Amino acid sequence: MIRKPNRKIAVDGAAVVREALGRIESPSRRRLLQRSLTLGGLALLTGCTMSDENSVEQALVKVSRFNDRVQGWIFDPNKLAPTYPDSMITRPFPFNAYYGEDEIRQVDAESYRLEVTGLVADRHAWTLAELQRMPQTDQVTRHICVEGWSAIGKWGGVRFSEFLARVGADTSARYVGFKCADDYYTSIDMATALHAQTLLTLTYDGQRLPPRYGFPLKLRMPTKLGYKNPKHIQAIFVTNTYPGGYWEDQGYNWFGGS
Ligand SMILES: Nc1nc2c(c(=O)[nH]1)N[C@H]1C(S)=C(S)[C@@H](COP(=O)(O)O)O[C@H]1N2
Ligand SMILES: [Mo]
Repeated sequence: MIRKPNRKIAVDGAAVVREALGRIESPSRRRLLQRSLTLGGLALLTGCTMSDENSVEQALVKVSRFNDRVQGWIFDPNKLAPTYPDSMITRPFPFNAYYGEDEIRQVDAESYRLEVTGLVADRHAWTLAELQRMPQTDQVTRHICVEGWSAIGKWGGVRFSEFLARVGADTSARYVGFKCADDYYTSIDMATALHAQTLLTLTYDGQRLPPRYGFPLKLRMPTKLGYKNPKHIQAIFVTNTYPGGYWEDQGYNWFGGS
């Protein structure tokens, strides 16, 4: 009889990734992941260990489910993410970070300055009052976390495209990077930075952004997954050098959206 090799070794990474890609229904999403999906990335996306056939099968089932739910919400062909009435806001809105609620960062409003560096004409650091004086807008959109939950919330603030215009950003640059007060960091493509629904938010549900949701500043993009939306932003920089991100550097898909 042929003995099965050690189950750990039996997992053929390349084959599993091919299978996972095959289960992704959206061609655009498949193309995105094709460039970057690894066995480790799949493990992170699904929360499965990928150490034996059982966990691999669980991961593949999750990929299928992920598609079913996510596609309708986020990978919308007409490009604008859906918006919702206030009555659909999820209450209470969930908290999430790479640490627990007992470690939520407290940023001091008075001494706070937003650093703006890199390929911008105006590198002055912004106070909150200055940001509040820019035109404000709000929107109710769905936040989708790869950990398997989604929730509808209302964020208000400055259209990021207007902010970038104000600081004289080189919008032909490839990336906008973010550094946060809690050591989180991420970066986005310039096209998404300029998207009409991308907001540099100062409020949540009409109130000053509470610490749990990222006081004093959160970048809110309904076209991208939760981990791409930095809270507690301390510095913004425009660059052509790939800045990566906290989860992205551990295998999450960098684009992370539609
Ligand atoms: N600074 C910072 N931003 C962050 C995170 C974090 O840990 N630190 N977590 C990300 C993830 S994975 C999610 S799902 C959302 C959670 O935002 P919420 O607490 O408003 O639900 O914040 C994102 N932005
Ligand atoms: Mo998340």
